[in-house]
Amino acid sequence: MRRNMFALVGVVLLLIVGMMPAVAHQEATPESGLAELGLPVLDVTVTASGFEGIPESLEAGRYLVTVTPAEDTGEDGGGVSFLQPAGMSAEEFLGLLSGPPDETGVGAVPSTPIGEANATPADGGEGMGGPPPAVFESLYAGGTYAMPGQSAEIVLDLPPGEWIAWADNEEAAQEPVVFEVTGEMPTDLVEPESSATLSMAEYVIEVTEGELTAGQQILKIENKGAQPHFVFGAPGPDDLTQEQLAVAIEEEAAAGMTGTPPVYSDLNPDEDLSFEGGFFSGTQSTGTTVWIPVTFEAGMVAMVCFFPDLADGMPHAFKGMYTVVEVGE
Ligand SMILES: [Cu+2]
Repeated sequence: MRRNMFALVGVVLLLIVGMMPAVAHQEATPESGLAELGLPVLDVTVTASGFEGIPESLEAGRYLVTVTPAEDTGEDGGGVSFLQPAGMSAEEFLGLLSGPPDETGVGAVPSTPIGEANATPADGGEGMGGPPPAVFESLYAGGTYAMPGQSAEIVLDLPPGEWIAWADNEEAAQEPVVFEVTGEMPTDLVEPESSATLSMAEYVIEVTEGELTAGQQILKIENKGAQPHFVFGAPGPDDLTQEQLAVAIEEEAAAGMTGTPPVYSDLNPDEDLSFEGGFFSGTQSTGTTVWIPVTFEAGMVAMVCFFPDLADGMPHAFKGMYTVVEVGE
């Protein structure tokens, strides 16, 4: 089942699951070679209701995370991402996310200890009713998603602290898992070999090193911006241009404002972006890096970030955070 790639589900966190059923495949082990690096491995099974395979406690380090959706996830597939709340416990953070939406937006939080702990510049999120400040202050380590019947891999860092494994989407059915990471980050971290680096910032996604080529490769993805970002990639027609994508996103934004379904004048993301052969790399905070295996065909790939903006909760795509990248032969 194909869902609207650009569909907005309110202004809160992400809408990944809406796009996921059609998202394409990331090759499973062992072809990527990541398993040969000798990194500690975290095998996560995503079920319809939660996550299996995450121990209560882990050593700090760089992990190879594998994600496998259980059969009961059906055509949704499944993903897992990791975040460490700042200035509050994981339980408080989850309470904040699952709390009823308040009419006054972000500003309603400060009457609680949680709100006080987070009465920071992120309070600029009020007004348009952006997500709670805690959403922006958390440390996001990244994550990934696998289609039904497939597995996906990602290499990411889990420094010490209390972490939450979740679907990177507060509307997902999976119950988040809280776990502890102990010790210190090793100083001799192995860096996986990558063929290209994607850099994210406000509001850009660009290839800053290497290039994308047909076949399997490892992408290094880093957040050099201030806000959290993620990247969702989907192949399009061979003649896809950045301008076509821009028009479609503008049309989507305009439709979102009026609450009517978008009418696309040219590129229709639902029909023209194949979603097969794409990838999803979950939310990352500034300064974080992940490595993710992807398999492309030669052609054009659209890349978009929909993380809600700190200032107004609007998806970053609406502020220009998208690109079209050519994948060479
Ligand atoms: Cu972004």
